[in-house]
Amino acid sequence: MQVTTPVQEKENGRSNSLALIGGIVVGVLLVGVVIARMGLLNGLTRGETAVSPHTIAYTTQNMQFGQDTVRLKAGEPVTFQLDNKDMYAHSFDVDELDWHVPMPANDAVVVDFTAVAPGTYTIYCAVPGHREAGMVATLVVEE
Ligand SMILES: [Cu+2]
Repeated sequence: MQVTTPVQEKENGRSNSLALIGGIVVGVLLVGVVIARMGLLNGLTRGETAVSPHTIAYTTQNMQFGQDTVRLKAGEPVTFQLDNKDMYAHSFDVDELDWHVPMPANDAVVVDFTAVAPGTYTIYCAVPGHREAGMVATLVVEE
C-alpha cells in the first residue's frame, strides 16, 4: 500500500488539472482548425458553393469575389454573410433582384433575402472600376 503525504496529494491534483487544461487547449485548437478549413473552403478559394445552404458565406478579397458561381434553390429564403477582407469598400449587387448591399471595408454584414425566381443573375460590385477589374460572379437559382 502506498502512503501519500499531503504534499504529494497536492502535486497530484495539480498535474491532473494541468492535464485537463491541456486537453481543453488541444480541443479548442482542433475546433479552430476545423473552422479555419471551413472558411478556406467557403470563402477564400474560388469555386462554387453547395446548392442552397441556408446561409452562404461570401467573401471579397484582393478585388475579387470568393466564388465565381453561387447556387440557390428557388423558393427558399437565403442569408448571405458578406465578409469583406479588403481595406476598402465593396458592394454586393444583383440588379435583376434589386439587391444592393454595401460592404464596408474590413467588415462583415449579414443580410437576409426572400426567395427568388429561378434564373441566372449577375452579381457585381458597384464601386466604380471594380466590376471592370473582375468583381463579377454568377448567381444561379435552380428550380
Ligand atoms: Cu468592389
